[in-house]
Amino acid sequence: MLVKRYNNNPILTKDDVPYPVATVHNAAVVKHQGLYIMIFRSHKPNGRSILGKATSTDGYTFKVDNAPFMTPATQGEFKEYEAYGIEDPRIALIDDEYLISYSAYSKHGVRIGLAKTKDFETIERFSLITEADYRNVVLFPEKINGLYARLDRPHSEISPWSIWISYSPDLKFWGESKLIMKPLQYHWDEMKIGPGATPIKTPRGWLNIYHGVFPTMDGSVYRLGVALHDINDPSQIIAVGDDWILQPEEQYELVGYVHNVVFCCGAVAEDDGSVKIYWGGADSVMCVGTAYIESLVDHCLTSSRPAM
Ligand code: BMA
Repeated sequence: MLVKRYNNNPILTKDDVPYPVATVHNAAVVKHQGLYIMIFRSHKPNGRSILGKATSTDGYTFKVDNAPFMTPATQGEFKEYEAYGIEDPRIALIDDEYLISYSAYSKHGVRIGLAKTKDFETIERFSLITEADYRNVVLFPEKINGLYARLDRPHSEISPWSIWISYSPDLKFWGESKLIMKPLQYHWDEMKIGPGATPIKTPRGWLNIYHGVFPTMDGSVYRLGVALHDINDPSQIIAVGDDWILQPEEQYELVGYVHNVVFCCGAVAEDDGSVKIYWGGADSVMCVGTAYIESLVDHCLTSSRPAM
């Protein structure tokens, strides 16, 4: 078993939130000044999403702030595009700034917003960095060959939703986009795939924890897998693990707001070579498990499936 579930999952539920929410899920987590900071998504009781913040000293026991961390913008250029809610944050630390990419929903579709914070107290919306329709945009935590880099997941009507890469000199203008990884037919990720956690730098490449979806007669099943990207040219995928690393198995993953879902937006690499992987269970609760980074890299390399 590559990912060991924490015994006391779920680690956060709606009952831990001091304002009215229906769910707590799909959270990014980073370590900031010795504290684990979790930025999580919640459905409000009207079905639209906001982001909350929780903190922890050990990565397992979190305390939620009294008020939401980020709610849809009420002014400026973001207002129009966040009217239906904000979802699924990812956080990358570059230099001394945390960059939060999140899905912004409106009648125009789903775009990606980029916000910045240094302290998780004040937050500045920087730019809407895609047009519609994109979700799951995950930044690499450093510039690569002088450019910011991100994994993209645009939507398409004629091709299964896949992972692309794009680059930017300034975080605002993005280009040089390229398709790098596709769902594999009749495989656990055959319906669609998307980047999950911020990529983790390892001596053998960037480790990308991604999600894959399989359609069944009983709806879709969301699972997690891993891919390894070249350190200097992450558009080159070295290997993709053939088997999933995590699938819905526990009650809190099988049953909830959306059943049969494990969905990852963040992972924290620890100094001892382990990684805490955080995932939303059934779009309802937050869970955590641990894995060894080296084992996940081995998993990519020992039984690979083609990236495309
Ligand atoms: C995806 C997104 C995720 C969600 C998943 C399972 O399309 O909406 O936020 O966790 O579906 O419902």
